Amino acid sequence: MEKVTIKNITTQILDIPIKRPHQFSAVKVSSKSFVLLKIELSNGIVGIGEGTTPGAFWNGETVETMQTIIDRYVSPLLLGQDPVLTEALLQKINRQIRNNYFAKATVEMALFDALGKWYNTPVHQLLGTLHKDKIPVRWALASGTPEGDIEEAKEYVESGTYANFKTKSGKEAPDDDAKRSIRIAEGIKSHSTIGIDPNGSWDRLTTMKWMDAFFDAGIDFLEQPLQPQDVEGMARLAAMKKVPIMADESASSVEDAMRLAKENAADIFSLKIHKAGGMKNTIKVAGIAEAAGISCFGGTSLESSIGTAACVHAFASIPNLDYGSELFGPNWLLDDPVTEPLTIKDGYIHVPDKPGLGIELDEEKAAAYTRQ
Ligand code: MUC
Ligand code: MG
Repeated sequence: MEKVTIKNITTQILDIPIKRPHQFSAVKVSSKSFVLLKIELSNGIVGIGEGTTPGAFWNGETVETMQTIIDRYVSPLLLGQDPVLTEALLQKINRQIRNNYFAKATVEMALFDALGKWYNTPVHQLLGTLHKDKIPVRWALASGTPEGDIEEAKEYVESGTYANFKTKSGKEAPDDDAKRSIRIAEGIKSHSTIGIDPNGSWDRLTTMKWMDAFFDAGIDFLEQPLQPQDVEGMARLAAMKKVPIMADESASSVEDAMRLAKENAADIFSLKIHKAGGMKNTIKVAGIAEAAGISCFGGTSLESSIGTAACVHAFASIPNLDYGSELFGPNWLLDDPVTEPLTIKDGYIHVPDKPGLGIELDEEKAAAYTRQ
């Protein structure tokens, strides 16, 4: 029998509008961009991967950098190679290309989708079997105003879509931001709870000053209050034992996770398959967390159903996903480039059970959203 090899690799950038403008710490966005990667095997099977990031503000990678890295540097390393040796191929890519974790995660996703389709097996079985078949999902309140956020939260609780939330923060001065977050928490207290995510925009002293008030307001967690490099500051906040400290940007790679665990710098790790460089690395991060008694939260880079499916396959295999997830991407986009989008029902997202990622690309939609 002829050996199966990687025959063709293509990338395209999609720009898809979102349902309402989303206010991050540094930028407000009204559309989301994705790199759509297709890896075709010589047996005709095509694996798809999706690269996306919250924005250039997050860690510097963008869809444009991902596309360049994949087209110019990754593709020549993969073409003609045996896809069964996926781990060896990923190691080779790591040796020749530093950082660029989001790009590497996109490549891993497409290879696993291809392998799963070929073996007629869902990706979660290739990753090491399931721990759960559905995951709780939180929505991120980021309308830009506290009134808008309170109203949005109440509507979602009433409709039964989401039970809990996090608020995007960091746009205002830290004191104003803290007051605003408490106002939102108080505004929905009888219905629900929130975490706060300032994307590293606050300083140590202001954050310390507000920890008692956050505790009194019933805040679930404080996510990445300090800049990613300030691991010592995160450790000081965690030592206060008020509100659980979640590391997001600080806990990107497997090595970051090890350092944070050693320095007691987080109570929770936000997992993100893109920042970690893929699903397998994400599971390694969760393993370090498990050994250190740290809980995990299934974070998002705001993926469509393609990337969200990859997140669900990885997160559903993790035993210590104690804080649920924020895999609301498919519900946040105005459109989804797949034939059957993933849905969030009664606060949960279910694990796809078809081969590969379990998601079928809608070629017409993908073409319509492709950047010219
Ligand atoms: C982040 O930093 O957590 C996740 C939800 C959201 O609104 O932003 C992202 C990125
Ligand atoms: Mg975050």
